[in-house]
Amino acid sequence: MTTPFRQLPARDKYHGLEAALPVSAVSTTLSVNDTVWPEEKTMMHRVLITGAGGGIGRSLRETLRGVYPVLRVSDRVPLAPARAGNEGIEEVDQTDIADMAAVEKMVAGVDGIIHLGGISGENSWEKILEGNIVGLYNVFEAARRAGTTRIVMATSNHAVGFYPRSQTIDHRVVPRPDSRYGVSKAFSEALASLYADKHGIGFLCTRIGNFGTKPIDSRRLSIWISPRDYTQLVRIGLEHPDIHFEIVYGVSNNQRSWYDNSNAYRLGYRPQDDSEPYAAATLAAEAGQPKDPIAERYQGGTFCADEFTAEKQPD
Ligand code: 15L
Repeated sequence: MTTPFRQLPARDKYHGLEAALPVSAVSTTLSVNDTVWPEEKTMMHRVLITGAGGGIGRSLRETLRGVYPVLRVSDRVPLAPARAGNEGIEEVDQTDIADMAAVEKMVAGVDGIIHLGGISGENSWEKILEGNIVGLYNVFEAARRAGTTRIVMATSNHAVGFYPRSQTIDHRVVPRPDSRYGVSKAFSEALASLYADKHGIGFLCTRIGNFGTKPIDSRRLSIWISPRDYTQLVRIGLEHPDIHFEIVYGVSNNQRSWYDNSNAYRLGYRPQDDSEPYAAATLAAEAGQPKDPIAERYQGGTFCADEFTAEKQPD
């Protein structure tokens, strides 16, 4: 089935969001002719990417090159050296976010942060505690002390992974983490809410599905996000003039999505990609493979099935 497309008026050159907009993507409360992205933008001079050595971080380092005057990239491991040129200044930093004194130096002079640092999958409680609880707290608290105004945070579909695939969920559902990792992501959303309400930092919490140039299996057909769509979402998080605390799904415009991502569309998100063109080949590659019934039933997939010991599958 092909999704019908309409062309948006090219009214927003700065953000480059004048992409073809699938009719199915538009929330019922929005008309495609509504201006959903105000003309004013929040100015970001220096933007920091934590976890810049990971897959998403390396990609954003490229796609955000020259978008902001200064892009500071940081990771606990060494990164490629800063590049010279006329496409903005790069600053390269090496920091372990579990070390508060180092984190304070990392965030000095930063207007906005894209926080990707920490552990990016299931792990021991000790590692999750260090990277995703203590490390996360250090980044938010140091950002508060440094006067940072915006944080775009990589939360995850695993904060809500125990919702069944038969249910469409939006940004208002209560967390149903599927792992220690998922719990740390639910914690990150709660800590963001606190720092938004109590300290006025604007947060865009992006519940990322699976980031990559193409979906890698049948589950990812429902949760995939392309590099250009994630770049767009990150820029909304940093530049939209009116963000207090928002949760959105970091997914492309996938026909097989399990999410009602109307909150992202309300903020002006217009994803350009859809996993559907990859569906036939992806499904064919999996044909005949054994499937775990728990992984297949829930959105979090194998994160739900791993270490599962309950006698009954939850509703
Ligand atoms: C995530 O949150 C992970 O960071 C990523 O590595 C994938 O496992 C992804 O979820 C997924 O669910 O595919």
